[in-house]
Amino acid sequence: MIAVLVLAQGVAARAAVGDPDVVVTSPTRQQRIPAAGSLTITGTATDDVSVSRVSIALRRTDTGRYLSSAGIWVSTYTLLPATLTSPGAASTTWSYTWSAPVTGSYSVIPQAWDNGNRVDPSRSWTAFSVVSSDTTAPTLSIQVPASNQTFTAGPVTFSGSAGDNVGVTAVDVRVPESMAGVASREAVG
Ligand SMILES: [Ca+2]
Repeated sequence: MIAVLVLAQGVAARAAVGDPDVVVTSPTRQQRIPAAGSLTITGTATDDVSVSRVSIALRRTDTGRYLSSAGIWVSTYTLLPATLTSPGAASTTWSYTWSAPVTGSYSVIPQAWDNGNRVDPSRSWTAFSVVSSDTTAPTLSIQVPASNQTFTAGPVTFSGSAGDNVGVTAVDVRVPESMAGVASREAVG
């Protein structure tokens, strides 16, 4: 009988003696990372003799697609080469820099090879997400209408200003009929 476990972070198989082992240390599981600049994924790899190389696959949760070396998302499982701090050593840290992270949910799946070209069979993965880096609320003011201003004929043009530390994406205006003369305001940024 074969049992398969599906977890947010998991290990699908056990390594045999002599196989390399690889883990992700950053991001941590379920970490929410602000989308600002590049994102460097790091980890460690060990072997009884020598770690020769490490690659990662970066999978989008919503589409199931993988990041390619060209920076586009493809349907086939794709490995991206990581940089080893101590290539050929029995233990090394490694890193991969994702130059243009976009908001979304992802899994990073690392693989390591030893000098005998044996691969880490564990296929462990770490789930994380990239979130908007803008956590400062926008500001808003109404110029027209002034407080308690009365209009005798239409059309009426409402106006005001909005600001944000990054950028204002939308301003919505609501004028409830039951509250004539009272405009509600909302900005998103
Ligand atoms: Ca080995």
